[in-house]
Formats: sequence, structure tokens, C-alpha cells
Amino acid sequence: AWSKYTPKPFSTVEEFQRDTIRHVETTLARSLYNCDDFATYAGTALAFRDRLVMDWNKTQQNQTFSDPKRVYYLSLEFLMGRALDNAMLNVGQKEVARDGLSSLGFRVEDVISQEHDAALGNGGLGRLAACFLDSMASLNYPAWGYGLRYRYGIFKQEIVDGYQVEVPDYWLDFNPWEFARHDVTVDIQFFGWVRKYQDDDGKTVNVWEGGETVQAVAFDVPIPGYGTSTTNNLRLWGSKAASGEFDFQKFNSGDYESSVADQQRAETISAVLYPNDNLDRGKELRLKQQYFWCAASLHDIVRRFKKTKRAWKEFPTQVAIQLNDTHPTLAIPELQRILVDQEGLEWDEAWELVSKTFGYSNHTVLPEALEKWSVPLMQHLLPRHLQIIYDINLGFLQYVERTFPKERDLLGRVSIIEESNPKMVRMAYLAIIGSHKVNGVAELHSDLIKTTIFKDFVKIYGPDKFTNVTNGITPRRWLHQANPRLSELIASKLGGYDFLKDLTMLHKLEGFLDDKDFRKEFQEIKYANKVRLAKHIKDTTGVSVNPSSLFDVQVKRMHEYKRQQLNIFGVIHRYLAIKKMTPEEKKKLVPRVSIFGGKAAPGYWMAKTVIHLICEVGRVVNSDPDVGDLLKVIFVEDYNVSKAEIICPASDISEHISTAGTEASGTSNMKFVINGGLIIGTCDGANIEITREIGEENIFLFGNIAEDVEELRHAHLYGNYQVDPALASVFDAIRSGMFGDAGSFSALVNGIVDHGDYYLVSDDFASYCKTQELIDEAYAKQDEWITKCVTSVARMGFFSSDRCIDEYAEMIWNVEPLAPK
Ligand code: 26Y
Repeated sequence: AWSKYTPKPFSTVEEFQRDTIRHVETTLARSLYNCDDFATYAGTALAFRDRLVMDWNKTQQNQTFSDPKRVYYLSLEFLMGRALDNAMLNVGQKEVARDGLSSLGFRVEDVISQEHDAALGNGGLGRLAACFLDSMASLNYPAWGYGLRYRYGIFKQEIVDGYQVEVPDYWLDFNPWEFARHDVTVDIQFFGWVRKYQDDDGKTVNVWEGGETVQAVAFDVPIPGYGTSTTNNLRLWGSKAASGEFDFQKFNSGDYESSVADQQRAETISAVLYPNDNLDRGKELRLKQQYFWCAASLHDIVRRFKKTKRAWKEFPTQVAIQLNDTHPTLAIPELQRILVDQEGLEWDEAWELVSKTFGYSNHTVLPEALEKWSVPLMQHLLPRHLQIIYDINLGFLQYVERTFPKERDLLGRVSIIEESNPKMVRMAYLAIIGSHKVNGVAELHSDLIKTTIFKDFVKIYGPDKFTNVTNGITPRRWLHQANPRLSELIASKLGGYDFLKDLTMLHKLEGFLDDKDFRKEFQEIKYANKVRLAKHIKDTTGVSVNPSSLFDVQVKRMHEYKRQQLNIFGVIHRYLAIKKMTPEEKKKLVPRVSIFGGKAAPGYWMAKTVIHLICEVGRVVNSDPDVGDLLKVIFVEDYNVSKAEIICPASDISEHISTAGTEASGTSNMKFVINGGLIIGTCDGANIEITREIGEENIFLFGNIAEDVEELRHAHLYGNYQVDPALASVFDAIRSGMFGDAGSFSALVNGIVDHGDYYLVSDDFASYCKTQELIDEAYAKQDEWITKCVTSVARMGFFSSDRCIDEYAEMIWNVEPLAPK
């Protein structure tokens, strides 16, 4: 009977208004007389949420009833950004909201921008997880995301006097998108010891006893698909003290404060996202987070499976679990523990189920990002898991020894345990051994892991265990939402919005390359997007930039391997050149705005130094009357998902200039090109496949290739090495104090001059600067430039995360879509 209350999409604008106002007045208890943008956002979000929730319930019911194979995406990061615009799009009623809000005196864009970003991630890996959730729902896959409900997401970055300052991101004051499930809880154990005994049948049983317990509470977030009613679930675990743990002894003896302190200690587990991107720090609390989340998720998955009363042998035909990097690797020994210690399966039988269930995605080859946990720490925190890991390792090494009897060194190289002091558990090796497929995230990267870090495992398992799934992005958020005018223009030419579900349809745009009106409109849209970004820059930094300039953008986490230093040295080089130009030469120069953005991990000194240099260069250049509009240097504070939605559509050139072989894929490269920008890049990550798709005449590639990196590094250390002369002049300028205290930048400069230039900045500098000149020349020929941009957009169909998810489903998960009822 309740189904007659199912909210349909708003049938009229008035109905939307009525619901929104009702929520403002009753749910929020606010008077309409002081209804500001924020209250309007809240009311609108709740009105749309009502629609989502009904589809969500139905989807879950349908999945329970049909009981298909499900996929579980385990990720410690989900960089979701804002939800309201996406909900409006997926319910298909943004226009209703626009009209309804407008007659109440509000602009839909202002209302949408009231929402706080859900920023439960660092960078690429977390945003990839968010794009995957969108695609899995849109393609009707029965899929769940599992993560942690951090009380503080990635810190907010403020720039104070040219330095990064980190401010906590408390984002939960008002979050209409999560539903606390106080009835879905799991007790999670830590510490303690293992007791071994023989049961009545003489079988050896291990029990994990003692220690302490923390409770995991589920918080569910609906994930609506586009163009379908499928609404999947993202389940985030929050931590609190287990009910039995609340110390009544202390409580009754009047020690109330310390019993509250215990409570708070339990809550710290899910308190904060670690802000390191591609840098492993081995902190105990992080290991606790990982186990807490893996154990809660596994418990939930097993509980769901057991409800169906199927035999255990069906587990891997009903369940696929994907590990987003090694962060959830403890799920492997945890499932083995559940099956053997709790469900009584034989070791080998259990191990077969485990290794058929998991797939592992690798996102980096950087040695400093490969997770290792110390054996003593694991022994202390997870004694039974350490035993299980040793047993997994034993079985594996025995197999290797039998198969390669003559290769004694091989055993030490592939052992899960590194024989260092202290001994370390190599999580990537455990992930490989416990999974049936291992994938890289772009072709070059997938080849590199097979020939470098995981070479021995290719020999042991054969090449078929290793595969590639090139990353993608969701065209809903990164084209339609971020760039509504471009999306509308495309739709007008392609006869509707079907391309948002099948991005390969973009190829038809090539048929409009000669359409003058289309080209003009395309160009105007880019200009309007630049005006919007220029306004944001003016509002936040006070600097005016001319939207007719070439906008050159590099936004991503600050990291030496991503080489923001190469970019800023190039900017200084340009500045020095401008200072020497005659008025005639200046007239010919294409005005440029260099825009940077990105967070540095709080403890990453070198990355912070690069931010400081960018800010100092901006301070000098932006106020130099010799330069005027010819060059502006901007650092956009607090780069995040919602800023990316403004920035990506507004670039002419974006920079993806990592040392070849270091950036696994990159995904913002895809976001910029699909929004009609060109890129300057190295032969690295997905740049290579972007080149293959769009054509090498449409991309500005430069620099050394991955194959040559090792030799060049060697030459720096042992050859006679000289810094590139143009770069040497840049260093002279920095050393002269032109950009403030030279001492602040000495480590940055010396790393290149004296300490081996590990990231090959000097080797690539000449080629980088030359390519920037080619860009100036190309930009001056606007007509050819537009042809390049349009052609590139038309050829980007491959990079939809829908294609990517279909590949995972087919090659790795073996799951089928489930049509909504
Ligand atoms: C070990 C821990 C501190 C750690 C935390 C975060 C290690 C790595 C990371 C994050 C890695 C990451 O974001 N990697 C990026 O993944 C993207 C999606 O596959 C790639 O496009 C990008 O090249 C890669 O750097």
C-alpha cells in the first residue's frame, strides 16, 4: 500500500517548489522569510533525495530478489565532490529545479554551489573510484562501494603569504546524502593473541582472543545511475566504541571522563583521511583503519552471501571483490580467516575460493608508494592475520621452489616477507598472490609493472594473470555537468544526449568540422568558460587575467614526479625572455596565463617548496609593468573536485608532464581534452593512448621516453653532467633573489644541479621550452587550433569510464548487468 506514496519525478514546477518549501519549513524548521541560498540548497537536496531513495530501495530489493553475482569495490578513498547536480541530472529534472528556484528568486547554479564537497580522497585514485561508481550504476551493474566515513576529508588548503596552510575539512554538519544504519553494525577486534587447540574430531583450531573491540556502523550513500532507475549503494563505515566496551566499572566509580576518552579513542579510527598521495608512511592508525574497514566490509559481504544459503563453492561465482590498490589487501587474509577459523573450511579449499574472488588494481610503480607493514606491528595488532600471511607465503614459496628448483634467489625476491630489520610484509605481493587478476591502469603502466616491479610474478604465474584496463572518466560529470553549453552544442549536432551513455558517438562531430556556426559556437563556449574561471581567479586572488590570453593549466597533487617544478622553471624562462624583448617582439608574443593548483602532503617539504616558488614568481611577475598581460602566474587555492569542474572546461593547454614511466595513467588529461583543450605532455600514462586516439598532430608531446630514463639517471650520477644552459639561467635568477629569499629554494635547485636530478628536469627542459614555443605559434593560428580541439573531442569516446567498467566486468569480474524492474 505504501507504494502509492512513491514520489514520481516532479510532475510540475509547483510540485517541486511545494516539496522544497515543505522541507525548508518542516525538516529544517526554517522560516521562509530568512531562506537564504544555503537553506534553499538544503530543501532542494531533500526534495531530490526523496526521489532517489525510492529508486534506491527498489534497486536493492530487485538485487536481493534476483541474487545475481555482485561486485564489491573496496577503496579507502572516494572523491565524490558534490551530489545535488548529479542527482538532478540522473532524476532528469534539472530544468524543473531551475524554473522552480528561479520563480522563488534563486539561481540553480548558486544553490548547487552551496554544497560542501565530499572530499574523502587525495587525488586520482579516489576520483577514479567515484567515476567507477557512477558508471557501474549507469550500466546497471549490481555493485557496492565500500569505504571509510572519515569525519575529516582531505584538508582545505589556504595560501598564506605564499605558503600552504592546512585547515581541517569538517564536512558533516549537514549531509543529506548519507543514511546512518544504526542497525547495521559489526564488532571489529584488535590486538590479543591466538589460542590453538584440538577440537573433538582432533582438528586443529585457531581462535583469536582478547584484545579490544571497536564497533563499525554503516552509513549508506545512494549512487544514482544516469538514464536508469538503478541506484546502487556506497557503504561507508564509521567507528565507535563497542557497546560491551563502555567501561561501566570506570563509569560507576565516577571516572566518567576516562570512559568518554575510551569512546573517543574508538572514534579516531575513522576520524581522518591520511593526506599522503603516493607516499607510504607506515602509521599504526592507518593499519587500524585498513583492517577496520576490510573486516567490516568482508563481514557484510559474507553475511549477505550466507543469507542465500548457497554452498561455499559458489562464493566466487556470486562475489567479485576489487582491491583499489593495496590499501584493502588485508581483506585477503581476513576472508581466509573467516572461512577457515569461523566457517570450518579446509585451508586449501578456502584458499581457492579466496584467490578466485579478488582482483587487484595497481596504480603506481613508485617505490615510495608501495605499501609495506612491519611484522612486529602486525604481530601486535593482528596476530592471527600475521600467522595466516606466513602460511599463505609458505604455500606460495613451496610452489615456487617446486616449479623453479634451481633459482634460489627467486624465493627471497618474491617472498611476501622482506628479510629486513624489522621484517616487512609486502602488501603488493600478498595482493598478487591472493588475486586471480592484476591490472595496471594504462597500457604503458601495465607493461611496466610486468617488466619491472612484478617481473618475477609474471614468470611464476604466466602473463595472463596480468592485464590492462585503461582508466576512464564519467562524461556525465566531466562533460555535461562541468560544461553544460558544450554538452548542449554536441547534443544539438548529434540529435540528443545519447552520447552521454555511448561516448563513442562523439566521433560524429568530425562531420561538423567545416560547419562555421558550430566552430564559432565552440570557440565562444571556450571563451565563456575562461571568463568564468577569470572571475573565480579575480574573486579569490585579486589578480585580473585577460580571458583572451592562452590559459595554460596544471592542476593535480603536488609531487616531484609530476614536475610542477619543470613548469614553473619554464615560466621563469619565459619571464626572463619577456624582460629582454623589444616592444615589437612583445607585440608578437601570445599573452599567457599560467595557472597552477594542487595540494602538497603536509609533510612533503619539497612539494611545499614548489608551491612557494610558484607563489613568489606570481608575486613578482603579476606586478611587473614590463610584462602586463603578456604573462600572469596564478596559484588557485584548494584545488578539489568542484574547482576542477570550473577549471577543466577553461583551459587552452593543460600540462601532464611527469617523468616518463612515473604517472600510471592520469585522468585529468582526459577531462581537459574532452572539454576542448589541448595538452602538452610526456610519453607517459594515458597520454600515449590519448595520442593514439586523437592523432599526434593534435597533441604536444616532448621529452625523453621511459626506456631511456634509467640510463639518463645513471649518467647524471656517474657521467660528466651539465645542467641545460637555459635552465642554468633560470637558476641564476632564482639565486639572485629575484623571487625572494634564494635560500628557500636551494634544496630544489641543488637536487637538480648536485644531486642527480632524479626526475630529469634538466634533460627535458630544452624540449619542453621548444614545445611551448610551438604552442604559441599554433595558438596564433586560431582556425587550425579550433580544428585540433574539435577533432580531439570527437575522438575521446574511448576514455569513458563506462568502457572501462565494461572491461572490468568482462575480463575480471565476470558479472552481468541487472535490468531494473
Ligand atoms: C600508500 C598510500 C599512502 C597511498 C595513498 C594514496 C598510495 C597511493 C595513493 C594514491 C595514488 C593515486 O592517486 N594514484 C593515481 O591513480 C590514478 C588512477 O588510476 C592514476 O591516474 C594516477 O596516474 C595515479 O598516480
